[in-house]
Amino acid sequence: MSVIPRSFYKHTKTLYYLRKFYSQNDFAKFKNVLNTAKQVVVLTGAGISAESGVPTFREPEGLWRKLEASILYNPVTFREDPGLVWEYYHYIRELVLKAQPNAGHIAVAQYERRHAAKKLVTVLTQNVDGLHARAGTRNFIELHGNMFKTRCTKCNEVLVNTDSPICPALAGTGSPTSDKLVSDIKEKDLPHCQKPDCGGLLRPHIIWFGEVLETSVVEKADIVMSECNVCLVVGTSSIVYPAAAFPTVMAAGGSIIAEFNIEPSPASPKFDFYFQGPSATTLPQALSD
Ligand code: BJW
Ligand code: ZN
Repeated sequence: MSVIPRSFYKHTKTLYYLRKFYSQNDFAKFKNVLNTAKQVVVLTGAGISAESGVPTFREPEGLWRKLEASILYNPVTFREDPGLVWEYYHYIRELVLKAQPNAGHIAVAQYERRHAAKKLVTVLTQNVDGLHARAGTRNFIELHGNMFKTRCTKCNEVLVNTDSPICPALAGTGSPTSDKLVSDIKEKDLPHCQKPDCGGLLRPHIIWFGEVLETSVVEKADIVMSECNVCLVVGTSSIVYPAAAFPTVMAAGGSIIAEFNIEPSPASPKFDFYFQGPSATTLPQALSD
């Protein structure tokens, strides 16, 4: 038999909901908290790029060829059919090359610049689209890599590559609505390492499911999380680990956590502030002086 009375749980649940709704859309209160912060972390996910036209990961209508994220972003799929995975990356690279950072990315970059003398602002992003850098953010950590970098599957060399297309065989491929789930492209026609003694198949420099984040990246993230006073959690479903655990780690270290999302996430009840709406609207409001 439990030694904790049922009434305790009832009480805890009430507090949980009070906390959730207490600071919803309270920009003035958030700004007071933010003003006192010396170190600010902005943890971003796909939602911050949604208004730049970049699809998010878990809306059925946004799925490339209706493939589940756990299948498409998986090293086993790349090993079995690298052509199919490269077709997806050709599609998304072309889309992102034409996209522009939106008001949310820009608000974060301008906040960093305006407060550079007094605050350390770090963007921890799960996104691989490079839009924070293009908006002018200087201090960022790309947790899951970058779609404009390649990694050699043989020698592991990482290189920036913004070629469009990345190889001739991919030109005109990658339609998101096609029902083809096997690629016609032969492996020899995909991008390969140019080092004369290597020639290995290149892959996007991205962390897929079941792969571990780079140690140096995790170490840098650990340092900023341990020193953070306020964290903005923007446009993430907070279901993919390890990033999903970061706000909890920061809250345990005493940080105030504010979420910006069009709808509550499973993590919302744990946070101190919740700003409902598109981040291209709410971030400029929250980060203006
Ligand atoms: C807006 C908006 C607007 C929309 N304004 N908001 C059980 C427990 C714990 C862990 C695991 C587990 N089972 C398996 C795992 C491990 C796995 C995992 O977490 N799986 C979960 C699904 C359960 N994690 C891993 O494998 C990681 N590695 C790892 O853990 O290594 C150790 C290990 C190895 C083996 C076994 C176990 C452990 C690696 C994860 C790498 C994730 N990579 C991806 C693919 C990148 C490919 C690419 O981009 O090209 O990264 S997956 C995908 O999800 C992508 C994203 O960065 C990531 C997070 O998604 P995000 O950003 O949150 O986007 P969405 O679409 O989910 O949400 C968008 C949000 O925006 C929504 O909330 C909207 O409401 C909102 N929104 N419009 C504001 N305008
Ligand atoms: Zn190589």
